[in-house]
Amino acid sequence: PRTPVNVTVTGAAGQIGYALLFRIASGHLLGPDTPVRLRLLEITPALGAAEGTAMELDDCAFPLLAGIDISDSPDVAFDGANVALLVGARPRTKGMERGDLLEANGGIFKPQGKAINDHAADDVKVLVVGNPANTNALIARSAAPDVPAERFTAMTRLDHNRALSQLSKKTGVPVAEIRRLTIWGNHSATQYPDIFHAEVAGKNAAEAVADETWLAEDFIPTVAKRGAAIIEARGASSAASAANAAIDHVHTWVNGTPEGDWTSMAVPSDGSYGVPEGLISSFPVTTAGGEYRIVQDLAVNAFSRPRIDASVAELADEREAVRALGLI
Ligand code: NAX
Repeated sequence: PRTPVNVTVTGAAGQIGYALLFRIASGHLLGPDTPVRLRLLEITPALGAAEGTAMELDDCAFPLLAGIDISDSPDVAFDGANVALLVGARPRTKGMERGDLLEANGGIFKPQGKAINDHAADDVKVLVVGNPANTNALIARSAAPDVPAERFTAMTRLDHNRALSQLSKKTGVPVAEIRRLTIWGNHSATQYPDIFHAEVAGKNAAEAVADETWLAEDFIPTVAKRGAAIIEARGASSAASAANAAIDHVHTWVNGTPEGDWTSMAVPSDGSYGVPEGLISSFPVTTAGGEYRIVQDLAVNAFSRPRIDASVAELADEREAVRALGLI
């Protein structure tokens, strides 16, 4: 039998945690041959709820689940972590300014980054889901100087999947026949879902759609504001689809992208496409052998350029703000 992979999940008692843990334990994160040990991190008042979820996980008798540990200490929860899913975050509440939000999350992601630095396994891969995800990942990464920077990523796969679904609806082509979509920039309302390099059933997507008004006034805002639309309809924020995207993100990172396709991940910029180095920004990436590479040399047209730049400018602003707060 293979040695279990340690998967740490923060915010384990939250709604995404509830949708995520059962799929990890049933083998959807790392595959049907890889046993996992779950290490759950929660704040002290939520430990009881995390225990309850752990009881239900026990009751599933998942053959791949090698054990569950629960802690309110980052040093314990990240000990030996091979995969770290940082889901728990401080949401924006009424009257909260952006600076307050960044500061509150700095108080979470800085110590978690340090704990990853000091205790995680050498091969740790980190996915930040908790918002503001890109900048939270930047804070964690800055607190982990001994971990290679490229191991810190943030989630734009939900945006990517939303874009796939919207494009499929518009063209009538099934999602399985859509390739090379890209989400650029920040996981926020400024994100830019780009179909100019995408293919639907082998044809260029922008040419197949041939409707720039739809792109600018329907597709882009629908994808970017989908989270708000879900809250409006469901009375609660996206949970199962967010958990699904987290599974997809890590699964693709570990198992590779299909030949001729790519995915979207927010990763530390190497300066590609004019994105300032070090910003954790979403790019088109291919993955193989457990590593990702930013797709190079795509032509960025006049429609795309200002949209990418606007989202990247927002990320640069957030970086300045957390720098001013001493969080990085
Ligand atoms: P919930 O409020 O249901 O759960 C969050 C959990 O995190 C709570 O149980 C809380 O006790 C825990 N928590 C808070 N601080 C913690 C800490 N320091 N250590 C460990 N656990 C801590 O939120 P949920 O709906 O699960 O969403 C979690 C996060 O995902 C939010 O920040 C949300 O904004 C973000 N999202 C990100 C998405 C993305 O695409 N990147 C999409 C979905 C989601 O909105």
